[in-house]
Amino acid sequence: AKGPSGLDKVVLREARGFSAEVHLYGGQVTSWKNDRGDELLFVSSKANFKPPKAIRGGIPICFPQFGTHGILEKHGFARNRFWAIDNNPPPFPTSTAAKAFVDLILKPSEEDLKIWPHSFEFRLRVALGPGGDLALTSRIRNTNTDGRPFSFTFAYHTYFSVSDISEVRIEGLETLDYINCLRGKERSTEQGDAIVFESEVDKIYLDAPAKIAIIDHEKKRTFVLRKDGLPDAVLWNPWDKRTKNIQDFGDEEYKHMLCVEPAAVEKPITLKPGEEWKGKMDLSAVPSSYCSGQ
Ligand code: TA6
Repeated sequence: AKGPSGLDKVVLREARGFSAEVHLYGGQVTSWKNDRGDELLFVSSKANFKPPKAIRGGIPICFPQFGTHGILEKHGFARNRFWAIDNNPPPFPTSTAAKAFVDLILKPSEEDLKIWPHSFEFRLRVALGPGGDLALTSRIRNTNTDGRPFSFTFAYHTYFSVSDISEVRIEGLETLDYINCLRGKERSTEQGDAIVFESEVDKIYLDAPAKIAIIDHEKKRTFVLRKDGLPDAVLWNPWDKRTKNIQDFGDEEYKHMLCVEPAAVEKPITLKPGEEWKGKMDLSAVPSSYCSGQ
């Protein structure tokens, strides 16, 4: 769908041949391809790229609310609004080596202010690094003029493309405390070694480390996810039964996706007027053999 600017998406390319696509609808990354043209993110064959629902796949942005942890619509409204190109973003504190990047901005409309009565500027930079890494940086500023702070929860709801979910292993979340969304938000502690998948999962890991690895044995590929400013990490796969309730999702597609989502859920972020928060996610995709033992 083309937004008010008449543009539907921006394509980023870097010299080695990696590419990425960012839709203005949702400010959503919908494609990340390596130098062989392999798609690294999952997007459903049934995805709709237009309002009112969010695009099913890629990297939806959950803001100002993650999931049903609040009174707003699930995952907030940022993922189903049109973002604008930010032609003149304030400088980034740390310079990025990436030459291929785009800056987007979301500000609330009059209608949005009725749903969530806070003025904000949400700046998103999507950058493709020289090695093909994909980096998302979010900067959210409270622009309320009447002295009111606001609080929000957040996630990069990243859908990874995997060969076969039963061949995937996650490293970095073992032994952590988590909230189990399939058991009434019950708290538990992860036992044992690396995490593998044999049924539905919907968990929020608390205070997860800065680096998480998603190891795809069949593809011999490891995704390395690095996060900053986002303490939690959500893991989601709907498996076969839950899939049937999701309209824009094919019956067998759960086998080929996994959501690993850097997030701030348990402890909402509070900003006073004039304050800015920053949350970053970096993704790289490397052959598994390069990664083992790291
Ligand atoms: O991040 C996991 C989750 O909150 C799950 O509970 C699941 O419902 C998923 O997000 C997708 O939500 P959506 O609203 O996009 O269907």
